[in-house]
Amino acid sequence: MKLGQLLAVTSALAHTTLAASADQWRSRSIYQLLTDRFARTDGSTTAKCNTEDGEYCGGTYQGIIKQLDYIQDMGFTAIWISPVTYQIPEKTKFGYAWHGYWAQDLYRLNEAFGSESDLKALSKALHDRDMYLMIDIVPNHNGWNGTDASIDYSRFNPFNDKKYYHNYCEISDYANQTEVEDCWLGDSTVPLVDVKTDDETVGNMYNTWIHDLVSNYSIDGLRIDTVKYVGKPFWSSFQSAAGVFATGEVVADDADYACDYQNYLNSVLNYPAYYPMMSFLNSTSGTTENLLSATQDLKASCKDVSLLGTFTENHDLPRFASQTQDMALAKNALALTLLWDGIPIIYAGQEQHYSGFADPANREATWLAGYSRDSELYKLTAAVNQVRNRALTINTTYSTYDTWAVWNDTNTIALRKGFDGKQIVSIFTNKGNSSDSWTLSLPSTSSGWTSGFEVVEVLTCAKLTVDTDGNLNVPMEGGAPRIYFPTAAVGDSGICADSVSPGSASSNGTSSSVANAGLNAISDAAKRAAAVAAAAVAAIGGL
Ligand SMILES: *[C@@H]1O[C@H](CO)[C@@H](O)[C@H](O)[C@H]1NC(C)=O
Ligand SMILES: *[C@@H]1O[C@H](CO)[C@@H](O)[C@H](O)[C@H]1NC(C)=O
Ligand SMILES: *[C@@H]1O[C@H](CO)[C@@H](O)[C@H](O)[C@H]1NC(C)=O
Ligand SMILES: *[C@@H]1O[C@H](CO)[C@@H](O)[C@H](O)[C@H]1NC(C)=O
Ligand SMILES: *[C@@H]1O[C@H](CO)[C@@H](O)[C@H](O)[C@H]1NC(C)=O
Ligand SMILES: *[C@@H]1O[C@H](CO)[C@@H](O)[C@H](O)[C@H]1NC(C)=O
Ligand SMILES: *[C@@H]1O[C@H](CO)[C@@H](O)[C@H](O)[C@H]1NC(C)=O
Ligand SMILES: CC(=O)N[C@H]1CO[C@H](CO)[C@@H](O)[C@@H]1O
Repeated sequence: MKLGQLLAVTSALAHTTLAASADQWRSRSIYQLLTDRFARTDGSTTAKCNTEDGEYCGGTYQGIIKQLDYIQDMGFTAIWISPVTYQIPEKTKFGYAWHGYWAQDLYRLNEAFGSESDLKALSKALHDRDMYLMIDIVPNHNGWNGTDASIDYSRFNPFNDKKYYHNYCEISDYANQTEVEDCWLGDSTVPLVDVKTDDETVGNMYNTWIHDLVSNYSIDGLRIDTVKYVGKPFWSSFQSAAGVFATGEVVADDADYACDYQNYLNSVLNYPAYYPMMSFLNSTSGTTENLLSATQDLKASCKDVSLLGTFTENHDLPRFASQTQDMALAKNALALTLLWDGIPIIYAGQEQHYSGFADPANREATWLAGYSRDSELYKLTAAVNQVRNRALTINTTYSTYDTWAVWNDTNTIALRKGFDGKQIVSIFTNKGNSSDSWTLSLPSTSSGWTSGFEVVEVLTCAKLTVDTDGNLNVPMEGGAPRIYFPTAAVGDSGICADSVSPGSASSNGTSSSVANAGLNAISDAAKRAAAVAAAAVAAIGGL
């Protein structure tokens, strides 16, 4: 195939995007939102949403479409939405199934979020921006309101008979993988009816379903719930039937345990990095120790760290700000998520410093922050996505270059990611907002940059030149993270294009540096499409 044809194929792909491969997802950045809680069709920023009462709050697909600028202007190139399927309709002891994890009919949508055409419109609106749609799915179980003895199996579709389920049992020993896979989650009030995924007929029915769901709604990727509660062989055939990238939820700090699932699915959520990140950012007792070992362990245990879904918040975990109100630490958490190996995932509300503790308090309505682009963390997210997107535009191998710690002491760590001349060198510290100013001298052997080389710090827009001894003398202040990128590599990306820094309290949401982040995400994506032509064609062959 000639180059011209390759480009034609790639740009056709960018617009239809019927299926995105793992390789195409590697350079994405994901915004996770709960459909019921992100945006309403009426655009309200005042509609009440009490997380404690378990009611639907009114978020919809049409609402999301209206707020795509808010997401894209932060530099995100994909969204992950809630499960779309029909749920337990009645109110349970734990509230309504507004979150989507209690399915009853896989062939019917949960119409609280909109119609089939609304979901298709969301998919199209994303693809028109060269953004991807990831949906959450839950093959492990259905949901029921009442005891296991009261289940009317005919209410489920397509698994409408008891024969499609494991016999009821509670998981008593979480170390026993047989029990974990064959027994039920939930409780006697809302049992999670455990589908017999190890049965061949069930497997085939699931494969047909996911293939058609992906095709009907032009879905680009899947986030799969409760993956470790299903036997591993199921996932290989399910993944290939889906024909798109999939990342699975395997809650485990042990990288060997979690990453074994990468032999069956493209990716798992990066819990093995989440726990070390939290231990590092603990304001009372954190050290760099666990984070340092994570840079080693993950590479040793995981087939491909560049495909892991890296996060510091999600709807199952206490928000970072529920643990500390220190803004400097929150900035470190966000920047670390976006610059660590893997596909970054930021949970809606993290950019607004939301502080809900555990479920359900951590499922606040995003609209209540008014979609403000003035918040410090919104601006930081835009700036960090912007430099990451830029590094990927220059060369997609930025994503497959494994990050390594180039300097550390007890409280501060410097990471490098990216090949020579195009690397990002970032410095994270857990010293907090009251930390004194100090200078971190990073030698050439750490930064990879030599005397006279000029770099820009993308949060403050301060330029810095490597000194005659080869040191990059980094001014550390107030516990803030620092992110350096070669000035010569900035190009037309818009990084620090005006003198208003994204971290400055005086700039506001209409400043051009924030607006540019979004514009560049679009043009970067277009350039990237051409650069990865060969990979895209290979992906078509694989489907
Ligand atoms: C659902 O469960 C709640 C709480 O256990 C109960 O009060 C209600 O009657 C149930 N609804 C139906 C329709 O079974
Ligand atoms: C694990 O659980 C299964 C099912 O309850 C049981 O048959 C098996 O003996 C258990 N294995 C171990 C090692 O305890
Ligand atoms: C996909 O669309 C076809 C044709 O409308 C329909 O028969 C099928 O049930 C749909 N499947 C899913 C999973 O939405
Ligand atoms: C921080 O560390 C302290 C002491 O080890 C521990 O008690 C606390 O729970 C940690 N905080 C968080 C949020 O993990
Ligand atoms: C600084 O951190 C402390 C907690 O250590 C917090 O109470 C305070 O609000 C923070 N201030 C800022 C501006 O982040
Ligand atoms: C991307 O970087 C890799 C590693 O340095 C290099 O081999 C490759 O030629 C680069 N590709 C482009 C398009 O610059
Ligand atoms: C903030 O934005 C408004 C326009 O909405 C503009 O008039 C004002 O000058 C901006 N302020 C700063 C400090 O940039
Ligand atoms: C420069 C520096 O302090 N590096 C240290 C990072 O941490 C490891 C493990 O604790 C030390 O061996 C290094 O000396």
